[in-house]
Amino acid sequence: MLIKQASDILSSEITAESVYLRRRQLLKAAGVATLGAILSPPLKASEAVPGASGKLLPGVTRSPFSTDQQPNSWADVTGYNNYYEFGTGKADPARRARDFAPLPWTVKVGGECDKPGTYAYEDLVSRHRLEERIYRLRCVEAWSMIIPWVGIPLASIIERLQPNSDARFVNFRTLYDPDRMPGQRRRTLNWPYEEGLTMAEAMHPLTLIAVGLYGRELPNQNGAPMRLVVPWKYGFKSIKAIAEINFTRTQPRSSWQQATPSEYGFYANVNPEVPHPRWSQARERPIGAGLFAGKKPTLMFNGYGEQVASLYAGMDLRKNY
Ligand SMILES: Nc1nc2c(c(=O)[nH]1)N[C@H]1C(S)=C(S)[C@@H](COP(=O)(O)O)O[C@H]1N2
Ligand SMILES: [Mo]
Repeated sequence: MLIKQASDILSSEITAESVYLRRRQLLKAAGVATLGAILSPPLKASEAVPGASGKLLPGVTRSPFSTDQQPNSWADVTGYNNYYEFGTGKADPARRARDFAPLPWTVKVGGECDKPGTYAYEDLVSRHRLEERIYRLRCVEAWSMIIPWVGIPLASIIERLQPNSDARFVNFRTLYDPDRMPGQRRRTLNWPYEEGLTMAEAMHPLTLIAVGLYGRELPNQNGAPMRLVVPWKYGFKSIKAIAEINFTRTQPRSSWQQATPSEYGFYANVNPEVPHPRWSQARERPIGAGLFAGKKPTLMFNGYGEQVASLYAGMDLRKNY
């Protein structure tokens, strides 16, 4: 794993030169190259975000892992979604998840860990400091966005659940409740939506449990109350509305893998050199860039290669798609 301290450092803590220099070393080691990340602009939440709604989250800190690229608008991030539990159209989730009540929420934890049980959302999340993480999102359908998430590293939740030495993977499941998630009445996927990571991927400092957006509570269509965000993988890995976490010895089979194993693999790392069987992954369409903006090149590991490539050293990325 990469040095874990980097994600613990707050910009507000820094003044003394020694601390400052140490921090720079940490950031460099973590692959965060620029000083710009340290002297970052104020939280997006503190600016006027047109159209934003929902409760502001208190005490959100900046993260050196954020990109300095301009985030997509609130309208883009909350109006163009994939969330099959609420329909298969991009505008369906915003409309059909409007009345979904995410709280109260519990997460059932099981498998190879010493602290299994049913945890209340507040118990899992509220003891941790919230960070803003502005990440690139690359959907396997070849469109992309830049999203200012608020969340906590998945690693800090996992540490508390104490996986044992037999835990090699983490499996996540979305809530299964067709009354509350009407898209589950149709077999568009094998419900509940399921995803998985290796233990090393799950513990990586970039891997986030998001509970907010633009400094506010996570809108329903983005996966309230808590969803995964793995920025170097195709968007479908970032499972929404997590209701179950299981530590396993064997590799989980994700929903998309179950549906079409020839098209979707377990790893799903963003890779411009490995085409989807039905389209190229070399380029992507940035949402919100305007009709005539054109496509831009897709980056290996969605631009996070410096931080994550070592997780896949020696692996054939064509076979392990
Ligand atoms: N439970 C669940 N999680 C999901 C999906 C879904 O249909 N159901 N769609 C995935 C896909 S394909 C993408 S691209 C992202 C989109 O996240 P966003 O709508 O917050 O941008 O969510 C992912 N997580
Ligand atoms: Mo996606």
